[in-house]
Amino acid sequence: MSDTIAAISTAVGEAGIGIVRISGSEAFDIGSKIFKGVKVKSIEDFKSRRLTYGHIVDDEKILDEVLIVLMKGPYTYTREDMVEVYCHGGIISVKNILELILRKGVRLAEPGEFTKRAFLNGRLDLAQAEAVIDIIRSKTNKSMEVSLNQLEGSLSNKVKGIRDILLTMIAHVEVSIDFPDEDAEVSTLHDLENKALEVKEKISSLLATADRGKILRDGLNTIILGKPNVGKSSLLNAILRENRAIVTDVPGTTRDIIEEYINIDGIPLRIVDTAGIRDTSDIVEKIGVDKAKDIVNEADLIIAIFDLSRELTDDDKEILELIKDKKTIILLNKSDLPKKFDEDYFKNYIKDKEIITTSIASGLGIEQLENSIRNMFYAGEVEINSDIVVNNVRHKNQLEKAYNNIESFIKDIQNSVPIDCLEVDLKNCWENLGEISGDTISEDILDKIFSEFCIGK
Ligand SMILES: Nc1nc2c(ncn2[C@@H]2O[C@H](COP(=O)(O)OP(=O)(O)OP(=O)(O)O)[C@@H](O)[C@H]2O)c(=O)[nH]1
Ligand SMILES: [Mg+2]
Repeated sequence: MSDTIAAISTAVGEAGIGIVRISGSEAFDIGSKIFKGVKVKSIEDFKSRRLTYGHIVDDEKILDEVLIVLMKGPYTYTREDMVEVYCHGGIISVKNILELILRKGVRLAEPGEFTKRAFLNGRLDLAQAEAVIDIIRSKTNKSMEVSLNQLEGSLSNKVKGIRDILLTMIAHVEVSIDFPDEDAEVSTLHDLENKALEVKEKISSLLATADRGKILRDGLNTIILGKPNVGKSSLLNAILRENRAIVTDVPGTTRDIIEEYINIDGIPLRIVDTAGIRDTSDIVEKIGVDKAKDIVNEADLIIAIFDLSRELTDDDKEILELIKDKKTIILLNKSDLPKKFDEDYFKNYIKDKEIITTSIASGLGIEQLENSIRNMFYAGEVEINSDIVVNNVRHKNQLEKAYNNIESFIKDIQNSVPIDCLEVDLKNCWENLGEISGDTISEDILDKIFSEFCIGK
């Protein structure tokens, strides 16, 4: 990882400025080859971290009028020497400048490679590095806040605190093994058990934030389901407050999946409108119906709509079957029309789901639906105002492993397992947590993590 890399760091598209970034030992050299200053003539006259005005030139040809900054390592993002060129935005300027840099022998950076270098050079730990991409992808202010805290080291510090306790515990176990003393052992075991309970409690309070954290990061995956013509697309439009999906009185109007993002009080909702579920011989519609059934399993929440103005059909029964074990809010829609089935009977029949009577066309019940989603999300949360929210599935998995190991340690103590057999669980727990901060981590996991980044970060 010692070669010099470059990439466009801003989104390519119409914009005021674009930034091309270079990092590595040859960055300054390359910078001096492509830049011609108006006042500052030679690279020796550049001041670190000061913007200098001039042109990017390919031999004598001016590519763009720019500001350039040289930043001397190690006080940079990657801890290496870095150059940033601020040129005009758009597609052509950034692309030409990058190509010129690459022609000088610099390698195009891989996705996330700048941040990977920041991690490998010790500027960030792994959880902090992962927070960088989460910040870029934040969908709401709340998810931004959580990721920013993680970048500042909130999760890392907490995990480090738990690992420190584990390390003292491991040391105590080792002393007891090396210098056996029966009297001392009793109090050591008692101490160890108390510390282990403390560790367990700390891990479990982090885990308690994970479900909400995942939703903050990825959005609450919400799927609208129902037979044709019940008002699914009308609901999507009502929640979005715009005419996104086509609504007609022809059953089978929506044939593909329509996906949108909205934000209810900081809760990001990925909301998906689907083709009405029915047995159909139309091949296009059938593909849509199959798609709708397929995505049911990925949903965090299903909004199932039934039409009060028509009799319940086999299609409705199929939908009830599909949502049986899923978190669902049921809407009984078109309540403005004469009713064709008994609402109370339905409510009696389906006891474990929340049911809201709506008239989507006139906006009735939409607010109640939004309140239900809000309550569902915030209900039962242990630490709603906690700054530390575990929003990453990888971190959650590591915490779960650590939890299982510490629990098995506690059981062993309670079952009077000999002290020399106790160490393994503690060490495993310590390593599980180390993978969150990246203290113990394999090369392929690292590659996988950084490959999910965008180029230029
Ligand atoms: N009276 C009444 N009509 C409604 C209500 N909600 C939706 N509609 C009408 O029902 C018809 C179907 O609405 P859509 O939103 O297209 O239904 P859909 O479930 O998306 O239908 P498909 O895409 O065909 O599966 C339209 O004519 C809507 O205006 C309601 O609450 N009351
Ligand atoms: Mg529709």
